[in-house]
Amino acid sequence: MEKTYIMLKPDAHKRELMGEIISRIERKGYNITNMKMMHLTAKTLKEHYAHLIDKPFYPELEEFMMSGPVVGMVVEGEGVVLGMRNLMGPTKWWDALAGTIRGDFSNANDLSANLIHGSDSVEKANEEIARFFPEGEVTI
Ligand code: DAT
Ligand code: MG
Repeated sequence: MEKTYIMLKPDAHKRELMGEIISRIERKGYNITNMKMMHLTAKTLKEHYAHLIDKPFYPELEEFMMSGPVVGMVVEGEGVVLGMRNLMGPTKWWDALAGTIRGDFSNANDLSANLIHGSDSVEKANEEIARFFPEGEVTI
């Protein structure tokens, strides 16, 4: 079954929207198979956002992603990589239609504050899952 890496960003925590967003993922019928709250380091963010390191907005993006906790998830389902991108809506809130997570809940001046990350390909999903869940399934 296809898997993707989803991450609720610090604005989702601050605005108390984590439950709403998780609920949308569940109601779509996707299966959340792993979840944890984390505080990200600059080192991890430089790996995760390697494609953006040279952009002028990267320092703000990194600062924002370290401004509070994130919640990482592995989400599983048929066509879930594209399906989650569709549920999220596009990067910039003014492009995101009502009915999407970003379209319904984000309009911040700071473009980094768009609530949610989702892998953009199956290959990236596998890479991101390995980065954020190296421990796999946890039994204690
Ligand atoms: P996405 O999160 O939709 O996959 P991305 O991978 O291109 O988008 O960028 C990662 C994050 O960086 C994005 O969620 C918000 C921020 N960002 C992207 N483009 C930006 C821009 N032009 N100005 C400021 N922040 C930006
Ligand atoms: Mg991206």
